[in-house]
Amino acid sequence: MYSQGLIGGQADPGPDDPVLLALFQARIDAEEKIEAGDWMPAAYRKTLIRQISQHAHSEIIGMQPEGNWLARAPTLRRKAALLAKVQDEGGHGLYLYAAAETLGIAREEMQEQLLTGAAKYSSIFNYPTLSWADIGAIGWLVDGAAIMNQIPLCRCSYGPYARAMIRVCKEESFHQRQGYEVMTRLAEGAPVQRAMAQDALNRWWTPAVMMFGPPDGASTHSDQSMIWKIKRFTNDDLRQRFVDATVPQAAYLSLTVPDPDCRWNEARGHYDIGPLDWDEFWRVVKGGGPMNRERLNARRAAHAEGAWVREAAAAYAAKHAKPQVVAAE
Ligand code: FAQ
Repeated sequence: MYSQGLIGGQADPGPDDPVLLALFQARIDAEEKIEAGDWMPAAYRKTLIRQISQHAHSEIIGMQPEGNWLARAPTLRRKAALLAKVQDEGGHGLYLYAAAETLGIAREEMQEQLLTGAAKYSSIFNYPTLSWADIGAIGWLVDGAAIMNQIPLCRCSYGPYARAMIRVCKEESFHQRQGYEVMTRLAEGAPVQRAMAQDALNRWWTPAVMMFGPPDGASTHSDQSMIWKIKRFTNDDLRQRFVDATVPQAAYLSLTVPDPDCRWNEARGHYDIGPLDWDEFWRVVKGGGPMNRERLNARRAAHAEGAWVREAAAAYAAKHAKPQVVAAE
C-alpha cells in the first residue's frame, strides 16, 4: 500500500486543510513543478498514481500488438527498426512506473493491479494486428495520437511525470515518422499493398480517435485535472487536434479516412467527424474487446516466466548492497 498519510516522513495534515490547499493551488497557478517530497492533496496524488500507472501499463501491454510482427517483418531493416520501437515502448513503461513510485506506490502493487485486471490500460491495444500494414498504421496513428496527448504532459504540474514525458515524446515522434514511412511505401506500392494500407487505416482509425478518452461531457477526471494542470487540454480538444493533423496526412497518401462525415468545416476551421460508437469504447475498456483476454494472459505468462530474473536481480542487489554499519555499543 502507498503511504497517503506520510509525506517526506511528516504527517499529512489531511486533504481538507484550506491553507495548505490554497498554497498548493497557488504553486500550480504559478507554474511551479510539484516534486515528490512536496505536500500535495491526497486526491492529487491518487489521480497521478491512477493516470501514470495506467499510462505505464499501456506502454507495456502496447508492446504486444507490434511484437506479434517481429518474426514476420518483411526485411531485416524493418525488423531491426520494429525491434527497437518495441524496446522503446518497454522503456517508456519502466520510466513511468519509476515516476509513479515517487508518489509512494510500490511497483509490485501496480503490477498486481494490471495482472488481476483491476487497472485499466489504453483501449487501443485490444485490437489485433492482422497484416504488416497494421505496423505502419500503429506507428502513424497510435503513436501520432500518443504524441498529441503526451506533448502537453511535458508541462504537467508533477515534475517527475513531466520530465519522463520529454524523452518519451522524442521517441514517440520518431515512431510516428517510421510508421508513416511504412504506410507511404505501401501506399506507393502494388495494388495489393495499397489495399493492405487502406484496410489497416479502416480498422485503426476509429479506435485511434477514441483513444483520447470519452467525450468531455463524460470525462470524470478532466475538470479537476485541468485545475491541477495535470491535463492541459480536454479529451475532445486533443481529439480534434489529432483529426486536423492526420486527415491531410491520409490525403497525401491518397488513402480514405473511413468516415463519410469527415470533411473540412470552413466556419469552424476544423475537420468534422461523424458520431463515434462510445458503447464499443466502454465495452473494450471493460474487457470485452477482441484481444483483451489474450493481452492479459500474455502479460501474466511473461510475468510468471520472468520470476527467475527478478529473483536473480534481487539476489545480486542483496549481495552487492553496502554492508550496514553497526554502531559500537
Ligand atoms: N482506454 O475522466 P477520463 C501509447 C478511462 S500510450 C482505457 O477522461 P482521464 C504509446 C479513464 O482511465 C497510450 N481507458 O480520464 C504506445 C477513466 O477511468 P478510471 C496511453 C480509458 O484520466 C504507442 C475513465 O475512462 N496514454 O499509446 C481511456 O482524465 C504505440 C474516464 O476518463 C496515456 O495513458 C482509454 N483510451 O483522461 C505504446 C496518456 N480513456 O481511471 C505502444 C496519459 C479514458 O476513472 C505502441 N493519460 N479511459 O477508472 C491521459 O492523458 C489520460 O489518462 C487520458 C484519460 C486522456 C487517457
